Amino acid sequence: MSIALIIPDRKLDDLQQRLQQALPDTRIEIWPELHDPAEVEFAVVWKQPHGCLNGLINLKAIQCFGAGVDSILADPTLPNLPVSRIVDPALTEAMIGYLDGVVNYYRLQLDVFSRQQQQSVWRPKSPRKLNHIAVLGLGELGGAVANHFYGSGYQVSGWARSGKSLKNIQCFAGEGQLAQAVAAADVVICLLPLTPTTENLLGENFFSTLKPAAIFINVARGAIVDEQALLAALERGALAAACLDVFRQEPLSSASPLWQHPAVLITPHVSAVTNVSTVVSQIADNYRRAQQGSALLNPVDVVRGY
Ligand code: NDP
Ligand code: OXD
Repeated sequence: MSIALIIPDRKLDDLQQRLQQALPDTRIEIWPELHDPAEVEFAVVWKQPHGCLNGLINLKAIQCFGAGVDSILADPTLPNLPVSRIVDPALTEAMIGYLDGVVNYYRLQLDVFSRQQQQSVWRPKSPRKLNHIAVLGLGELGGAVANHFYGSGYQVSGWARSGKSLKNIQCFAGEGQLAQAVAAADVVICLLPLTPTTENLLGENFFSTLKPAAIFINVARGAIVDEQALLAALERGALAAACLDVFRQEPLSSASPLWQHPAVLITPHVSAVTNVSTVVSQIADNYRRAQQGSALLNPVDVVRGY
């Protein structure tokens, strides 16, 4: 019996070796080089080519190699099987570290000094007064991020689909309360999953409800944001800056106006990258669970989309 690693365009030797150590009696194979597709019982996938799971007739479960499952669920031929995803304290820590760095970058006005440097301008400025942070999505990552910033001295509000009670965080729920959740925010961080409900959710209406000169950070998925509305909000000064780690199309096209925009900071989807060494044990555990027919760790609600 075997596990197929279906993660195109990524070097998989390390993951293969570590999984092999954890499961010495199981064949760990890198798709598309499969010894016998009928032997594959478990697939570890990320951005799989649509249709590629269909030939695996004895597949029992699908393990997403990341936290967000949108690219897996987008496959119209996805078999009707349990899907799980990565939930990992190391991933959460990485996300907090990235966001802490970005918020401090803006607080210290490093974006402004970077533009001044390009023009040889020497003009001291005090730090920006960033007091209130809003976090959209209060799940594994958003909840931890909200708590982190509260612990760092910020006022924090958060927004989710269902009502939450997080100590010291002002929580809002449902589309009707999105505007309230962000109304007082100096910084808005998007940590929503991409689903049919969140696609293009953050458009003109959303950007017009923000405080003037707010800062927007997207570390979730590019397609949650209407890029034209974001650019328009930057142009009219409704937003002071945007930090974007994720894009509708990745890699971001060289023709995108975002690259050259002076108020946009771009990072290439690096805010929290799956750490092979810390996730191997949960993948191996899920393989054993799938074989025994027990519930997977970190299951995904395929109908809800996250
Ligand atoms: P979770 O599934 O744990 O949390 C998702 C949160 O979003 C929940 O609080 C959920 O509400 C809320 N939510 C979902 N749909 C809606 C909606 N329609 N309206 C309001 N709130 C909604 O996800 P994670 O925290 O683990 O991850 C979030 C996303 O971050 C991932 O889906 C992925 O796309 C992205 N990500 C990006 C990375 C990067 O490197 N850039 C790395 C890792 C993740 P409720 O609690 O009520 O269900
Ligand atoms: C993830 C990601 O969802 O890397 O894990 O974006």
